[in-house]
Amino acid sequence: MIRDKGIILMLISSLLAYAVMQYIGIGVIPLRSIIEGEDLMLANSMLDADVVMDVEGSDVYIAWYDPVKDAVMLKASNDGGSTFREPILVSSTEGVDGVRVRGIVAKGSYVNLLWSGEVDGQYDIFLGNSKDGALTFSTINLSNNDGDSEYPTIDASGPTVYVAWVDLTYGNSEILLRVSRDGGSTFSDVMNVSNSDGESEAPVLVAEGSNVYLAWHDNTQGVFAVMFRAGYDDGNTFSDPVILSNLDHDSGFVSMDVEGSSLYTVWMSKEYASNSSNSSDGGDDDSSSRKKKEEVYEFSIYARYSNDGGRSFSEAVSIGKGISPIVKADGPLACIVWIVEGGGVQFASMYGKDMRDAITIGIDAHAIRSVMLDVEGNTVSMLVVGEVYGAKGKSESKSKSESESENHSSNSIVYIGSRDSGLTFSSTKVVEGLMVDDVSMLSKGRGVYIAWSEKVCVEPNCSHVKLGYYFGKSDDLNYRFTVKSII
Ligand SMILES: [Ca+2]
Ligand SMILES: [Ca+2]
Repeated sequence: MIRDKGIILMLISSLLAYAVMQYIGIGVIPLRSIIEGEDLMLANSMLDADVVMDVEGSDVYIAWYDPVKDAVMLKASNDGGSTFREPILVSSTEGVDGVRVRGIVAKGSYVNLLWSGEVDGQYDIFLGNSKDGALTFSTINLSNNDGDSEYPTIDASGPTVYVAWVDLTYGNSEILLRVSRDGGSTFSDVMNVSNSDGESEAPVLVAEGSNVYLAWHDNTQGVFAVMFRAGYDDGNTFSDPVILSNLDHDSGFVSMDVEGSSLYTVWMSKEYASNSSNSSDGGDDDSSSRKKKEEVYEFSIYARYSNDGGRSFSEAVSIGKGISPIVKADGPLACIVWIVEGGGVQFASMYGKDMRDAITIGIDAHAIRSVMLDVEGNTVSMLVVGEVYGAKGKSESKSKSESESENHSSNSIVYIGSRDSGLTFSSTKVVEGLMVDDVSMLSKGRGVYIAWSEKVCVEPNCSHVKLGYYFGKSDDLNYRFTVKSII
């Protein structure tokens, strides 16, 4: 089992725990509530049927963990998603528990698919590698060690593939990296990127050209700090670690993106309120007022960028309050979105060196589960998964009791798009939804692609469900999506 982790528990103990869990991926270990002999599950099973997607030219790859087949599955399209080939069994996961599909990267005919799972009482990182455009796959255990190995992240530049993850083999958690220079067939020895006495968690990596950038959080300094290293030679050597965050407070869950020599980082910091106004109360003794002060905190979003490939960074700028920030960049445009307490999302952007003010995007929802972001040219795409009022769903029967609908953990997908670099946004569009499980979104060329899994009722009272897998695409200025079932 995964050990307790200091900052993860600290951060999720308070607000929007579920959203943070979704973001950092610790989520819920899948429950196999499968009815004997049938492909059915209980409607309230907390199953996460992860869905990942990548688009390379006119090829679309969608992969997921199928708890019924007990396998990692993939579907591919060679015509931009108009038609899909028969599903491919990437790897059986028999004997592997708690499988989470974590990422997919397609470059040319190389397709690399990443998942994690528990084998013999500990977790490892697995890579499914295809050299023929996802016709055939071979599977490698990338970590293959005794400690828990989890939360992997993947990126590739040409045939160079990078995989980093958190590993507990060395007594404290470390960020480990392996690099392939042949499209994912063979990998270098493990490199310990963090190599610190403290806990090292939540790695992200982005690759471009022969450069690769790694960031994570680490509490070796006594507080959790955002750490950064850059490599400029296909991952052979790395710059010394740099602390990006302010050491006055815990910071972490960094997001990062690169465009040319411009590198953007964004993270959340836990800040205590300076409640000096309360000190006028005569009776406070020191310990109780200190305790009160420590209980009052909020999360702030910080950003730093580099114009020289991570060799130097701007000052850290506080851009708003909230959690789970994501940054994406394309051309001169960099966009940041995060979740605000109370249910909305906020958006900030940078065009060239012009930092724009954050704007709040109202969403008629009371529980945002996750937010996705992608940027392509002047198109900004956001996807919000949550309980959205007025969402199109299958719950037309009003007789359904409140408790029943809660059991179904109703979630819908809302697309919010801009075609003017984030200056104005479309009205909220509901793509689909009643019991959406996991979602992936990409913006490539003129197309916006969405893939997701959803529980589908098989009886009028919806006590049992099947998992459905869906694909939606829009290349329409009016944000209309064509949706189809892909299984
Ligand atoms: Ca392991
Ligand atoms: Ca460490």
